[in-house]
Amino acid sequence: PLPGVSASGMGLRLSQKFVFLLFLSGLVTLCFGALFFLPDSVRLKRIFLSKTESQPVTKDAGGEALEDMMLSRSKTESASKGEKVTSSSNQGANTDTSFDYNKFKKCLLKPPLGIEHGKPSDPQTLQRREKVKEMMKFAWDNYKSFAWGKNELRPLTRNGHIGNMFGGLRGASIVDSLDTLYIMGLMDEYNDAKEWVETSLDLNSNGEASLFEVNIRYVGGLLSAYYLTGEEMFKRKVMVLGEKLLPAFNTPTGIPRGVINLGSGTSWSWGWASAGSSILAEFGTLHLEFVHLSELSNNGIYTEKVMNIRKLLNKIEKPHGLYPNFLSPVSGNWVQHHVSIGGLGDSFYEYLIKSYLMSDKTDEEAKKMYYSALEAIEANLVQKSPGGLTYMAEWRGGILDHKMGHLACFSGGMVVIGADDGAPEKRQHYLDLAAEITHTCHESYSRSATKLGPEAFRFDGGAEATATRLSDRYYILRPEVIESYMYMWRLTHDPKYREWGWEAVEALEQHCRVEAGFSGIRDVYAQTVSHDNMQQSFFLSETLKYLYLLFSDDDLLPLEDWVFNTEAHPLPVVRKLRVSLQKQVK
Ligand code: DMJ
Repeated sequence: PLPGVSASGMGLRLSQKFVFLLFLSGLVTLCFGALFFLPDSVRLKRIFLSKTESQPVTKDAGGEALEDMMLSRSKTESASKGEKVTSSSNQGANTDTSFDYNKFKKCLLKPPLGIEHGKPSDPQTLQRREKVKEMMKFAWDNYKSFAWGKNELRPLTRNGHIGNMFGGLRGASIVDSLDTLYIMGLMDEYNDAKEWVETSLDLNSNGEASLFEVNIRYVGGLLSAYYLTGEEMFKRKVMVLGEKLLPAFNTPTGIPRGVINLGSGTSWSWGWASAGSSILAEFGTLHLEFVHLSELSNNGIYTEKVMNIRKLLNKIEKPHGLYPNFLSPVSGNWVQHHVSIGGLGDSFYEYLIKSYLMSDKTDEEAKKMYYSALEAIEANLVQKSPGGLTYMAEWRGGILDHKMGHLACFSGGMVVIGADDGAPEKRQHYLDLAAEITHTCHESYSRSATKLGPEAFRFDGGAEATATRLSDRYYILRPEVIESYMYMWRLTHDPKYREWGWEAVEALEQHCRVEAGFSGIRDVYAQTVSHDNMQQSFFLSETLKYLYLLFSDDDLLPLEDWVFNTEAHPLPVVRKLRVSLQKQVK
């Protein structure tokens, strides 16, 4: 015993000591419990809880894939230095940034930009490609002059637009353009864009963002820029941003909500989505980018999040094998039985086949889900019009709505890139289906006065691939039809796709080009167009990129090595076997 202290300790009775200890442990439990209620951005919470929040990567298809992917990482390279972005989150989900870029480059089958940047030998095609490059430069220069640092250009009023989709992030047109400028060889413009990202892309914004839009445009844009150029700055930026998206997955099912506050990490569902549901095309369009975030960070948490979504979707009962557009992130049940290959559903299907292709054709689960979904789509949604046009209708609880959105026109491209890997006896069928859908979408263009397609076209009440409602007649520089031309060209080399692409170039030049950029139009059927004063960032990232690729040789971003995300940002195929073989050889 210490001098002056009684045998019962500090002069207290045993019962008093017990009460004191009880009180103390209660206090500690209370303080620790309170950490859970702090916003995710609070550093204290990250320090205490970041380890416990992430679960081990399960050893299912995704787990295996993840382990294999990690083979391409070098543990020897030192961690990145000199990051200008000040974010406490670097220590959270992103534990290791020693991705070996040189090793990655060696795993590509072909040089990303081809032998001569995909320069076509045919003079007319080259001339057309030059025209598209000029359009990109024109769109970019005007954005730079009038809207630099804002999200989009308003070409009529010559100012910038910020909007509320990106949670206070700026420069959407810059991030969306990086890879397009780079592959077109517009190097001064690319360098300006890169410098802006390095010095001015502030990721510490505190606004409400669409998880989907930030993912496809910013995460996708930065990932592509990194993989194409090897600039470490892009990787550091994307890692910081990727981590800010993680709290959106903190729901009872792990299905993320649509909106996230990038500062506090709180998330919620879109007010317009019924019963607080999440949207299939939003939570189903994260897979490609999140797998690459895991790849670059050596942290499985991103893959784990998207594999969890996959697992739920795979298990849940599907009406007629179809995936409805709305799902509750709380119960994990479908909220409404609306099915669409256009808006609200579209890129979920796209990401299934692309996940398979991006996994070097090892992600069997994605493959199975894709072909079963396609079978259900064919059985329930694919229709032939009286005039012989194949289209994909929408499905409302068993009743068909004979309408096809412009957004659904990406599906020609989707079906053709998956044609080879389905059942061998179905290969020709898929090629035909892809060609028929692309033909229908071309018809929606050629049946308008401007030769540009409406937002949605119908096949009822005597209509054939034309919009019947005033509200469906607009064209906002969307890429989907041209995207399908590009894939159809790459996989069939039928010259009509290049012709159709050229028709689109001429129409864009005639009707959408204004003095200070490109603008959408309000009515594709009107002889005299009315402009909507918006140069969408996807015009630079997708529409012009797909046109440029359409008039390039196939060795510019070869499809054996690259998969385009839904915003046309190329992401490399993750090669496992090659890497592990290389390792064994060493
Ligand atoms: C783009 O942002 C993406 O293609 C997305 O998947 C759908 N909508 C636009 C372009 O239309």
